[in-house]
Order: sequence, then structure tokens, then C-alpha cells
Amino acid sequence: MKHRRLIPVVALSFVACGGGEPGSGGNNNDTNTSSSSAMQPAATRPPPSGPLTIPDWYTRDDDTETIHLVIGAGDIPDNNYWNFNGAINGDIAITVPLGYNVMVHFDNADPNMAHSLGVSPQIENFMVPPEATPIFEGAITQNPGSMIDGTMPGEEETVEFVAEQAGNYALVCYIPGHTAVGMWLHFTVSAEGEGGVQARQL
Ligand SMILES: [Cu+2]
Repeated sequence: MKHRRLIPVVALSFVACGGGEPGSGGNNNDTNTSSSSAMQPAATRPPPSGPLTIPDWYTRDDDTETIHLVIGAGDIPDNNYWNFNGAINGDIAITVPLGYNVMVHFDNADPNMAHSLGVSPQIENFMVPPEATPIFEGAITQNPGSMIDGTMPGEEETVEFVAEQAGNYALVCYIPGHTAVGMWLHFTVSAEGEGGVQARQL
């Protein structure tokens, strides 16, 4: 489901600055990238290493075997707002236990641009817009490739799916051009029941 929200969910200190004029949304080569990782080539970057942590946007309920993820597009202006929880280019790896229900509470705080979210099979070339076919039934937002009817600025949407096959996948935005400039994260389903987040930067 999708609806407009009135109050931003995430209040990072960066948001209050609101300084820079974002680049033209119509030109994917014109984005104002402030992170050096945006300059990485298209090939998949390996996931960050290190111990799994539980940030405040990751909640695990073993009684109901449910993972809740709160993921925002454009919570901070980095990469022209085209980021997930402030991260791009696989700088975050999200791990969920095999067989768990996953509820992703997605909101778009980018003032300018539609975004979307879904879990796709592992992708080799992020320069090519990924097919809007999720690896798990239901693991994608509505109209994911549409700049006029995707998850629009100020909207939020919840997707729910079962992580029914272990493996390494990608959490991506399906708006054309967005994965090419880094709008993707790693997403892993763990057969060992592990859950949490690894991050190169947060
Ligand atoms: Cu996007």
C-alpha cells in the first residue's frame, strides 16, 4: 500500500541543512555526488565485511519470525538524494534469516524525484536498469520504474515478502538510471539464521 505521509519519519541532522540545489533530475550524469564511492565502475562492489550490527531501523522479532526494515530514499542530500538510508553502491549489506517475513517500510524524502525499492537477483551490471521482477513475490513497490507514478516525494509504502531462499541479492531502485549512479544495497538471506547490517558508512 502507498500513501502520502505528513511528517518525516527520520530526522537526521543533515536534513535540516537543506542547502544545495539538487541537480537536474532529468540528467543522470549531472547528479551532485559528494561520495567518492559514486565514482566506482558499474561492476558489483563486494559487500562490506565486519560483524553484523542492529541499527535502529532494523527490528527482529523471533516470535513472529518477522524482520522490520525502515528504509528511506533521500533522507540525506548525498548523491542528489538518490540513496537508501544515506548509503549507495552497496555500502550497506542487509541480512535477514531464511524463512522470515520481511516488512520494508519505505519512505521517499527526496523533495524532487520518485524512487522505488525492491529485492532483485544479484546484478552484474548496474548501468543497465534492472528488470522490475523481484526475487521474492511482493518484494517490490508499486509502479517501480515510473518517474510519475512510483513512490513519489513525500509518499511512503510498505512491502512484505517471505525470504524463502538463501542467497545474495540486491536491494535496488528501479527508476531508470538510478542504479547506475549507485542506488542499490546488498541484501542477503542467511540459511544460518543470521540477521543484521554491515556498513561501510552510516
Ligand atoms: Cu531512485
